[in-house]
Amino acid sequence: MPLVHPTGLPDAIVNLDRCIVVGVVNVTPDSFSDGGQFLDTASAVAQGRVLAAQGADLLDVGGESTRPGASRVSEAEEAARVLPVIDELTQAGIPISIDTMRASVARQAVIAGACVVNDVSGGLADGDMLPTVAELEVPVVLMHWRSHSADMDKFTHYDNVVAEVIAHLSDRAEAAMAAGIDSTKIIVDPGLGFAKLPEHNWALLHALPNIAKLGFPILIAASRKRFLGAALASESGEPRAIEDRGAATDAVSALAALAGAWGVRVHEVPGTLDAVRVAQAWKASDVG
Ligand code: PMM
Repeated sequence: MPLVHPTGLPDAIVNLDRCIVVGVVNVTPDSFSDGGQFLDTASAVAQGRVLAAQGADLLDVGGESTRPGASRVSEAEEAARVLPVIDELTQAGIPISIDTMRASVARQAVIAGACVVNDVSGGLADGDMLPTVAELEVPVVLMHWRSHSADMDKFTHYDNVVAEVIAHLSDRAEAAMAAGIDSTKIIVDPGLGFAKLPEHNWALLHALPNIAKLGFPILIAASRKRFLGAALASESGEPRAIEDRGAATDAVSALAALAGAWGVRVHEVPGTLDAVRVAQAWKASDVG
């Protein structure tokens, strides 16, 4: 299947014929794998520049941790964390996605230059989000989400995780279109690690071709997540350390790209960029 980009993205992305690499810049004290490393504007901007120089096609800037158990930050705090970072990175010509569940933060971020809104709640956390994105006319990532992070680990029961996530994403896309968002601007994401046990994450990755039948580009964000640590646990059951999950992340990036993902969201760019390029060479050699 040829790669279809959402509309409204910069040419540098639209001209790519491979899965795009989205680099993560978490301007938070408590994100799952990089919390506290880039909390001040200068270090977040420096990290963004590094990821872009390494070949990230888009940077996802977030000011609120969504790690399991995290509590929310105020709107003012979230905006104060991300806006100066977005300002500087867009001035440097780097395409930015804003990772937020708040319509007001999304609006300010787009005004500051962000070209994508990434809402892990798929518009559920803030009733103003979908109409705001419609008005801003930017692409939006709608992720499968069941509750805020503080208690999401209580919501890990599924009868059929693949069918339920596909139905949920289809509903969220319908809601987005009903709010006025153009169908060509919708990206969906199965939400790996959000109210999901390891087996749910693997089932969703395995089912990527089925999720693709919804007809929307898919973003996959497996980078360093707990299910990778569990898959690589030691013989005594000790999960692989977060900082040693890079190769596993790259492997998922290659496989996801091969299975048709539009983008992969990662903390470390070089290995994943190689991985998606390998996947592209593999795919392109299909001579029927
Ligand atoms: N995961 C995190 C943050 N933002 N956005 C999307 N679209 N999908 C995700 O799975 C996702 C996200 C949490 O991961 P991090 O704290 O390691 O960045």
